[in-house]
Amino acid sequence: MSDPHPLAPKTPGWLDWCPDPSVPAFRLPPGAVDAHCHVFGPQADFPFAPERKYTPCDAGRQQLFALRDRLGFARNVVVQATCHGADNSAMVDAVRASGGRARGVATVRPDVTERELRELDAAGVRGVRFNFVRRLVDASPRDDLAVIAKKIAPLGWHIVLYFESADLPDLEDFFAALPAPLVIDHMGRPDVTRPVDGPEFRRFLRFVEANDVWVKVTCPERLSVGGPWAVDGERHAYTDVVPFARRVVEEFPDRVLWGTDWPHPNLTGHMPDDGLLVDHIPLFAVTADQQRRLLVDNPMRLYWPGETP
Ligand code: 0GY
Repeated sequence: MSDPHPLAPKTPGWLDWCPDPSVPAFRLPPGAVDAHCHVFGPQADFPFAPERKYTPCDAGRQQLFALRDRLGFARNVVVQATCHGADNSAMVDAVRASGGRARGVATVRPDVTERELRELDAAGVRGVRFNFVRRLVDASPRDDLAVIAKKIAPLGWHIVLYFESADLPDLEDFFAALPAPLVIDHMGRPDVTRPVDGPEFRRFLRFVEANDVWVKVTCPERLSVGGPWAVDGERHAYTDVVPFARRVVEEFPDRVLWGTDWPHPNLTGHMPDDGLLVDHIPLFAVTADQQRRLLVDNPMRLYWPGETP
């Protein structure tokens, strides 16, 4: 008899997460938070959404927690990945299983009920993600997003925004009117071949300043053009991203967050060594004070307010 629910094959060309990341040379400060990571499935337990744009390999919570321990993090923020659509079960399962060491960011539809939101909150969810990246999701009407924002605001949640830098001019007025704190993924995806002092990145920085936005200085592996082999074979990787990340950390030391982005959806060129990503941090958060705020104080304030690291 054929299986009524055969597992979907992985998207061709899609790279799997690094199975044996190096132990970073950079010692994370005690209580460090990986504030942007995902779980995928496992598909047999948590099927992927029919409307997804890619089918990943499995990357379950045990593997995420093993990575957390190997790299030296204390906590995770698990962000709902688009391959799971608005079915938050895999993310919630991971957050619940963490024993308080993970928080979640969900994807919800505008018809989400107050009761469903309260259940997510009780599980450890503290925000929703609005995704505008066209290769990942079909566009959501802004009216729908405004409805969601109004529903989540009373819970004290925030809104994580993922967009391409070229779309910021069109989106910024909508973002500025949202009634909840904003968190931007991956520094708003700057084009790192352009000058850090150029008009595009300046516009992004001024938007952040004007709206008290939080920024994830994440995903050098996605933003880099030079890649991880940039400097004479040295382990100083993704150097073309460093000026952008450094500028954000210098201007907004109390509003920056960092995460691995494990298991790194949608990469076909190269898969980063997660240990090398950790070793990238001191290139742009250069002082111990910047590092402690980025990795401990800021994510604790946003996701575990009142708790000691
Ligand atoms: C990221 C980036 C990407 C994908 C997703 O949820 C997702 O599918 O976030 C991407 O492809 O740029 O933050 O993980």
